[in-house]
Amino acid sequence: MKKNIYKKIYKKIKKYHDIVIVRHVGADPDALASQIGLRDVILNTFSNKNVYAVGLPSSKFKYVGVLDKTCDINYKNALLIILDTPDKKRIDGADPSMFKESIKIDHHPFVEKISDLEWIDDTASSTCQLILDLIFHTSLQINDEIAKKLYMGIVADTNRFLFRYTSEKTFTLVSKLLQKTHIDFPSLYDNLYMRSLKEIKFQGYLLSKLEVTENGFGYVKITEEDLQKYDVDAGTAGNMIDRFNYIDEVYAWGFFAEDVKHENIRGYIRSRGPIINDIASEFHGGGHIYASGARFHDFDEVDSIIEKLDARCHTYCLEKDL
Ligand SMILES: [Mn+2]
Repeated sequence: MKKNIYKKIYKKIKKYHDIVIVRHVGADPDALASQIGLRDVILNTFSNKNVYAVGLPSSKFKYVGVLDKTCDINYKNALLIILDTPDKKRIDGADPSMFKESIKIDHHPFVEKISDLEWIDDTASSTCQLILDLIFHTSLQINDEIAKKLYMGIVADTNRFLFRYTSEKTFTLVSKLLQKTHIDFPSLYDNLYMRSLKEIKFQGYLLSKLEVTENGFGYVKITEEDLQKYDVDAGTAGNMIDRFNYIDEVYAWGFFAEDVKHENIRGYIRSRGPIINDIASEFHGGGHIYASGARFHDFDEVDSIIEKLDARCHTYCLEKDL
């Protein structure tokens, strides 16, 4: 069955002249790199096809590559490929029903069926890992530029091979990638990890404001005033959330930042034990079992998720005898 999926996807790609590739809203390096990497590997293999990677561009991650501004094709004859996105409402820039056919490739836990052919592996570290796996099982032709993008996506989503989704398979695929392409991978870390001084100062502020409950839930509520003071935006807090792992007293943690532009509060939640995504989805959010997010109307709503996450930490401590 599993061997088949590579073939099935490759056949569809081969069949269609016009292909559109999308990913989730709020682009991150894995979503963008898988999208741009897949586009480029298809074009590198079939130079006569029209392949577009669309969606809102991200200036923060522009080093990953350039998206297509226009998409001048008839969707009714085209194939849509949805990457790194578990549900329809999180797709950035396309409606599957407008396309002749659609494929989903994702590593998030299953939420809903949104396309004709779905390849979901929630044990995979990243969507870039799945794309790499697909490339090595088919006749898709990789080159150094594509390899760099996919490598960056894997490194970003695994937090430098630190997260538990990192597996033997991840290392095998990355090893094969390096053997095949000889890319200078350490040079890619500059783009991924360089930060401005103001960001580091904001990180220090977050650490100083971290509240930790008795049961080990850590959180910071960030107001617009805080963001202005440090000259950062709500998304900056999200970029820092993974750096708060490995704090002895904290099992799960969240940042809740006012987002004036969208008139709501952005919540980023992480865990190193308790499962959190079911709680995030109660608040119209979701994500991975240890890495989730949601948006809130106000800080009262934030207080109620904090309460629930704290209770989850309590249960976790009882179960694990901590
Ligand atoms: Mn991802």
